[in-house]
Amino acid sequence: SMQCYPALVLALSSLLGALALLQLSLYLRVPSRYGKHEERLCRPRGRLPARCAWFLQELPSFLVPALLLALRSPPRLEPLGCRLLCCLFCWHYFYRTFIYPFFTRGRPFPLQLLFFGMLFCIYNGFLQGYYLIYCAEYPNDWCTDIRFTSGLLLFLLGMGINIHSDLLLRQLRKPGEVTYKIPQGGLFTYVSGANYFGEIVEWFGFAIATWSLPAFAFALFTLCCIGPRAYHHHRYYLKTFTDYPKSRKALIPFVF
Ligand code: NDX
Repeated sequence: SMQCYPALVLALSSLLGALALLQLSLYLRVPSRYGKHEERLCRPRGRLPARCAWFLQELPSFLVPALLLALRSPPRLEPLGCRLLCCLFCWHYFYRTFIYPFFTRGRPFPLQLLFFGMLFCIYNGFLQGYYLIYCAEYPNDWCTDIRFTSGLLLFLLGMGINIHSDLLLRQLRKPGEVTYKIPQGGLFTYVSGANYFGEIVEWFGFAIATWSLPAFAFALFTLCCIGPRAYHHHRYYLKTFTDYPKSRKALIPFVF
């Protein structure tokens, strides 16, 4: 049966960190080509409806750690921290897989990116789940540790911002519409990438709560993946709407 190989965790986390930096260097200059940054000429056959695409892409991030958690033998009951933290991860991806896609009004998603997105979700779902279920050691009172409580608070705050902001974006369109408008309300009052800001806060909160290398690597990956994307969204809005609010920042309220 499976056991903890610290060298495997170190190798997978390092690769994730390296992928993060690769993304940063790629996507600072040009945005990844989906949504409002997809080139017009893209052949329509290479795409899947947003609903199926997001469901398929994110499913492994829920399924892999959930299966690892359920199938671990002997079941790991102690300490409570490991299961709680693994459940947090699954909870986010339950939302992202089973709720978010069914309400999205997004454009069809490029198949090629879907493929890489799925690979990424398998990889990261395995790394986070494997680490928490087979490797992590927490003292029995981890749930009252300041890292756990403050991290959990950030996670919940970030998740709230992320879900609320995705809801505001969705309400900009009627069903079937694919045009872009100026997002209003919530944290969009301050930044163009409010949903991304929430997601980044969420995963840094998770990293603090788990106090683990894999989770910090994933938080860094998230920052390098959607941080640049927030910047490109911001530039797109400034270029497209002459009446775009001047005081609004790209990602971090009042700062950047
Ligand atoms: N999926 C994470 N890299 C990604 C998919 C692409 O979950 O090869 C990372 C995720 C993947 C990426 C994933 C990993 C890296 C990949 C990349 C593809 C290439 C890249 C694999 C897995 C790669 C290397 C080289 C390193 C291997 O029509 P539309 O779709 O634009 O409509 C949008 C709508 N909307 C508006 N409607 C009206 N008016 C406006 N002004 C609007 N603006 C937007 O709102 C959408 O329907 C919706 C949201 O759009 P947008 O663009 O704000 O968010 P989106 O990027 O689609 O993300 C959706 C949610 C969001 O909450 C975000 O935080 C979360 O997913 N997310 C997204 C990406 C990654 C991620 C989280 C993470 O890293 N944690």
